[in-house]
Amino acid sequence: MADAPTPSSDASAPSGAVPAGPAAPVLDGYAHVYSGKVRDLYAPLDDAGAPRDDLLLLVASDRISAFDFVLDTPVPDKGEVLTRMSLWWFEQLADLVPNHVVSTDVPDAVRGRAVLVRRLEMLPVECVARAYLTGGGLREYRADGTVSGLTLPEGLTDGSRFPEPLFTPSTKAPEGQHDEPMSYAEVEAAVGPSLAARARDLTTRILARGNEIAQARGIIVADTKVEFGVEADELVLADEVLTPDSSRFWPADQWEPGHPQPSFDKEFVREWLLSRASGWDKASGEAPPSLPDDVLERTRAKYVEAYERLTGETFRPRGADR
Ligand code: PZK
Repeated sequence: MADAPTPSSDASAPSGAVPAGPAAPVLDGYAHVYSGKVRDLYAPLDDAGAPRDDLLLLVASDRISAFDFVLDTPVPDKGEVLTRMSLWWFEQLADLVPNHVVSTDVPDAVRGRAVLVRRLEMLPVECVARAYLTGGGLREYRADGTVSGLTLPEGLTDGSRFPEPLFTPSTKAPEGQHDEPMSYAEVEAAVGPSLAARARDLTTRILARGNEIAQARGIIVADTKVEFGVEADELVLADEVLTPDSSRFWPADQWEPGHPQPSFDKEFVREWLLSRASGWDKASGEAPPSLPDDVLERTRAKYVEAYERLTGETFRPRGADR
């Protein structure tokens, strides 16, 4: 679920940590700081040409990942759709939690898909909430009847809804490695009991609010990962929020517990990659092939559909090159 950052120039980084696919753009007036799988982070330069320590530029690319690979075919407009979806969610959540957004006035090359944000001290925890049982939560439940250490009733299955969202935090693993579950006691030890309790409360409320809004519009948000910064001892919502890259989106009309649910956004990508048509063997360890145009176009349409359903607004690209 997470996109841990990768240093922009680290000769010692394992080659697997270097994202495949289209590279981060060079931006005049900014220093490249990090690249995650599908996003890039920059620091604006001050008048002396030094990186500022109070601001960051968060750029969402059109890159898409599947089965832990970054595909070499970008999905047109994905970065802009997800950026605008996050900005819309920040507004919907503004009465619950302050956020890091400063401005959307950004360089032309990334207009529409970049946000200038306050640079914060980040909590060293991936704050995950789950409203439905699937993925890593389902694996833990099948092994010992718990999710994040909480004992749950018997008889739950893939896709079961919880009475209320559970806080299931994890470690921030380096790029290319998977986050490990953390116990709540470990979160308390890492950030102190007060910030831990506030992070748990906010993370579960963000997902509950997200589903109140999304389910009325045909989308289930099964689970989500949020990141908090700390400013004047208060939690500030950072990063992206309630996007299909940070959350599992499911089509509500197809929800049926008992089997894996189709992904709202990546269903066509996964289906094609696993089909004979792709010629790719997931077990081979090889990078997947480029996606055909019709799969790309149908996937772009799913991101736009999610944005339009949620916000009630028609997506019109405002970005670069238009
Ligand atoms: C921060 N990331 C994840 C995002 C990447 C990596 N407001 C902030 N202050 C300090 N640090 C971060 C943020 C935010 N948001 C976010 N890593 C650090 C990330 C985008 C691209 F490569």
